[in-house]
Amino acid sequence: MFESLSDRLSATLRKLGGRGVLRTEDVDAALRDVRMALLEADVNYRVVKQFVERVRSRMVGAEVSQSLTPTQQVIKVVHEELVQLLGGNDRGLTYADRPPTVVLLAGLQGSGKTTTAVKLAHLARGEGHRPMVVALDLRRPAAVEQLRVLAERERIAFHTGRESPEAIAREALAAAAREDCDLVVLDTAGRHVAEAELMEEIRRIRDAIPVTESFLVADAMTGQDAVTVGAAFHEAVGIDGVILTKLDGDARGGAALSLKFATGQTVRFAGVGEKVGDLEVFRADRMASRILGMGDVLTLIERAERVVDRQEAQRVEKHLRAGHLTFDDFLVQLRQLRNMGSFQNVLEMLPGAGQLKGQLEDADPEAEIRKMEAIILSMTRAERARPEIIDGSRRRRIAAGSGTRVTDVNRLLKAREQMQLMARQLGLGGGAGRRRPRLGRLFGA
Ligand SMILES: Nc1nc2c(ncn2[C@@H]2O[C@H](COP(=O)(O)OP(=O)(O)OP(=O)(O)O)[C@@H](O)[C@H]2O)c(=O)[nH]1
Ligand SMILES: [Mg+2]
Repeated sequence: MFESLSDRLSATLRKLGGRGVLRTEDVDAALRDVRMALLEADVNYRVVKQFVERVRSRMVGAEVSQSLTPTQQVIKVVHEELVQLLGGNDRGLTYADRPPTVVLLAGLQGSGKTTTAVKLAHLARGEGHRPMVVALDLRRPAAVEQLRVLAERERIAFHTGRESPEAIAREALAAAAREDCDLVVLDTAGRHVAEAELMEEIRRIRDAIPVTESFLVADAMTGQDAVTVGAAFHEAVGIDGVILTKLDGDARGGAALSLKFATGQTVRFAGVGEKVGDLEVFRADRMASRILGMGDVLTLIERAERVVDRQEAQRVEKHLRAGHLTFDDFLVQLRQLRNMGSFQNVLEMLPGAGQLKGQLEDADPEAEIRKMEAIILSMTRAERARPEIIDGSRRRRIAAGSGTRVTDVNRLLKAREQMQLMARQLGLGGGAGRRRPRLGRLFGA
């Protein structure tokens, strides 16, 4: 199970209470933790090495800020460096000055090209454009069908053909002009490995038509391989950006860093599910938090705000800010989880939820939520407001009342504590509605 960087560092730097200057040995110890955390997040080892050196040069002899603990200090530096390395950009698609905009998607087999083609088209349509998707995978008729079906379902213009991929691409531009489409998304064939024949095919497409941007579509789970694959594609085709898919899964997102390192290009979009709307413009600050295992408090609050009744949201936030999370708050959050889509997905974003997730891995999340709800509903009003009064005999009563076991009750108590602790460590603050600055402030200052 993943351990967040802050968990690691807290253990390492606990003894280092005093303020002053970070000594070399403290820095070394901290950097070992940083290194492990990055490797566990699936960042390529060569990238880790470089990265750690960068952080070291910033940290040795650095003044420890008055307002930060050493742990916070290290996390702040690492987080900042990560954000910088990942490349801060919130820009979505770049549209050509003279339409049509042509986007080419390339990548290994199963990386998510076809799905992403439709997601991009959907996103562009939301921005007022008229997209067309084009199937260029001629070796597998099923691949063409897959794109056709997805496009039809979304009522997106579709084009394919029988000749060479570059011929189809040319025809597609003519078709786009006829059908008044101003964005053409090219879905290319995939291979198991980045082999020469595939690269040649993509190069020919690229040379045949004016491509606005080429994206490498990469599976977030590729982790360590990302460097090799990214470099091969970049060298052969010259990519303009990366789309990282399947970030709704277990991957900690280290591939984002590795790909940036290998190609010099930033991740531009993140695929976060199989549905057509599950594509987000990539945000470096969020990815950095994810890689560090800090949980994405920001996204969670944003999402919660959309669903939760505002007053309840404000109450929960107020309590979190005060470092005290009641079970009534917890219940609100649990109920929101249900409405917020994939349970695992949401869980991932909760600070300190790594452990909770581990416990739930084999369980049916829905059933597990119902169980937690039952436990909370079996508590008295006082117990919900002040969980610290729940002693052994109360636990037994609650377990009996909710038809669960005492271990279940204990687990829930632990989860609440964990969440409260993380909220405190992160110094979760800021008023409702304010977004960006908050993450920066999570680390104090
Ligand atoms: N969970 C999740 N699944 C995804 C995501 N993107 C793609 N997938 C799934 O990954 C599988 C492969 O996606 P495709 O879009 O067919 O991949 P491809 O790159 O076109 O594959 P080839 O055409 O065989 O090279 C499908 O089952 C998709 O639903 C994502 O962001 N999250
Ligand atoms: Mg495909």
